[in-house]
Amino acid sequence: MKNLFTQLVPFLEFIITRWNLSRYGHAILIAVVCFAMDGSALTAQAFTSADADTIFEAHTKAFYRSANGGAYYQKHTEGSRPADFWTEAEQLEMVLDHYERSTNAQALVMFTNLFRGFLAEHGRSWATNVYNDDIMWMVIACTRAHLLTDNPEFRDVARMNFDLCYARAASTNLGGGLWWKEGVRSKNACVNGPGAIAAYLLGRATGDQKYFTMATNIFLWERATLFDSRTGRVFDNIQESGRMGHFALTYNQGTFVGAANFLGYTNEARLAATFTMNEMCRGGYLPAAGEEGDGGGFNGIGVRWIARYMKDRGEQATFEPWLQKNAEAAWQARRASDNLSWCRWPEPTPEGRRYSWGASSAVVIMQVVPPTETDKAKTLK
Ligand code: 7K2
Repeated sequence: MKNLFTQLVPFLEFIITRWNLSRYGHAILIAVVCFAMDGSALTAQAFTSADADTIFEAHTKAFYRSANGGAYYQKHTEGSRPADFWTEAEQLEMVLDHYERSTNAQALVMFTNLFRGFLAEHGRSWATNVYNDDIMWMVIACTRAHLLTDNPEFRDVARMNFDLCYARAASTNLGGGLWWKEGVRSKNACVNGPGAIAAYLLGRATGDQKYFTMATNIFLWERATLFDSRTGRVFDNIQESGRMGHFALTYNQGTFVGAANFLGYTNEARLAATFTMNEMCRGGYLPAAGEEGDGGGFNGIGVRWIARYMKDRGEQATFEPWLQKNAEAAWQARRASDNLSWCRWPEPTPEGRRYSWGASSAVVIMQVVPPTETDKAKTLK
């Protein structure tokens, strides 16, 4: 309710200044608006934690498949082909987001099955994958799982793969940071933000100080090289020649915020989050990506880390209305046939083929952003 009212305030202010209303006129207008919006209108967009469970279950039903003692997410609603390496890794993170909100032990069973399925498909060592970013995403998923469960297997696989990836990705060219991909001379935000987060989490999981040092060095390099400290924009990449890819993407903003928050660079985290909210959205809505490619889950990643920062630093007054507006839009955009929501809210989800990765942003945002209504209030209506 608070949220919808907040959205109306600019509109009311506009009318008040435009019509030059007196103080009485002002009060009457607000009274009329409040009267016109009864409880149900005010909360029409609201979502509850039961709704957050529902969208997670819808995603499970559509995409989660068991196979040879493990499980995987299929790529789309037609055919059983598994999702690609990094989109699978990030959907494992989605399961952890669900667990952190719901504390439902079933989510950890799912994670363990997905972890086994992942190793069955990609091996214990991921060295054959030429993308350093891909490896870092899965290191984050496994290390988060270790921190939640204490299962040493998750930590050991994460550490081994982080170490082999770091050994080939870290270099002093351009002053530090990580190469994006074997054989390609560019350093991208999509590996450096996740690399800093992965190193920080491994520091916590292993107690080995060297990982914290790596995390700080990677982050400081990213801040110096790919961050505009005037605006908060995170540039996508820099090539060996020094040529910059200046475009900003929500997942890069998010991992920069996540690393900055973990390492205590609160001002940088706030600036990058604010840029995402004020400069990258249209009407407050996060940018709509294509579902089929890498972009489908960008907003889920972005919001995961921004919401975490907001909660850790008590910045709800600044960011929560915006995040909840997007989470409500994601929920409202679901389709009636199977409750899946795509990544292009507030546009409604069409019928037909949907992608697990594209549908994951809505699932993630509803797990990591606080619900806008209690389950009890909803039942009473
Ligand atoms: O150019 C990079 C990155 O800097 C940029 O942000 C994104 C935009 O594209 C690539 S990285 C994305 C993936 C490409 N396909 C294989 C994946 O493993 C890889 O990470 O989308």
